[in-house]
Amino acid sequence: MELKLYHCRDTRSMRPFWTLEELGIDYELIKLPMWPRFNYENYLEINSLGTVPTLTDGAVTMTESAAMTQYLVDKYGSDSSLAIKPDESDYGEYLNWLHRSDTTLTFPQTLVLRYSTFEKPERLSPQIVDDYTKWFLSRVKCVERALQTRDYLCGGRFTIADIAVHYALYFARMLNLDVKFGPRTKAYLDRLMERPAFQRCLEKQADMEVPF
Ligand SMILES: N[C@@H](CCC(=O)N[C@@H](CS)C(=O)NCC(=O)O)C(=O)O
Repeated sequence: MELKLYHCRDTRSMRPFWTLEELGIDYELIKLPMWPRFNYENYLEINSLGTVPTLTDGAVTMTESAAMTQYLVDKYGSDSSLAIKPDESDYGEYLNWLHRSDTTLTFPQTLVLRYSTFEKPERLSPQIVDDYTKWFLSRVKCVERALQTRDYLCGGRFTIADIAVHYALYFARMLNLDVKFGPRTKAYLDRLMERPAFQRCLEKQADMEVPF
């Protein structure tokens, strides 16, 4: 099979995983243990960063989850409503959400996780956890504001921008940061997760190790 997704449970690979399920195309899901990923059959030769996800499609190798969602819909979903086209008025908004999903909304949470859980005891840092929790909670208010006037982030429909931003909200729920979300953001997260394609992802990863 040409399309291969290297996946660890509940990580950013949920973004391309869910997109593949929404598109209903054939792909191979390669399940990696979160720790240590590097031991998996020369994984570093496939992705020298050692991160997940990795998407390969023949000679193409990608390591950025939001970009993968865009690649998949542009290449395999030409008729799909999951993408917003350059001639639609929300195209700029769409790209902004896609990029914001990881750089602005997911990244600060990785510092919260690292300095609350993953570091050695002497390097754990309540200060960093507190600072980046505040950083995240202030940035994520943009989702609540957007949802004041719409059900989905752009284009008046469910798109990969929702899939990409969803992961930041889902991650926040794993870190118990969602208790501070506004009511629209909470309801949006619950609603997105009811989609059959997302539920299929949960079923397909149910036998995998919980990453943290
Ligand atoms: N910007 C990348 C980040 C990838 C990333 O950092 N993935 C995490 C899991 S969600 C990871 O592999 N962390 C372990 C590490 O950095 O070694 C993306 O959106 O895919």
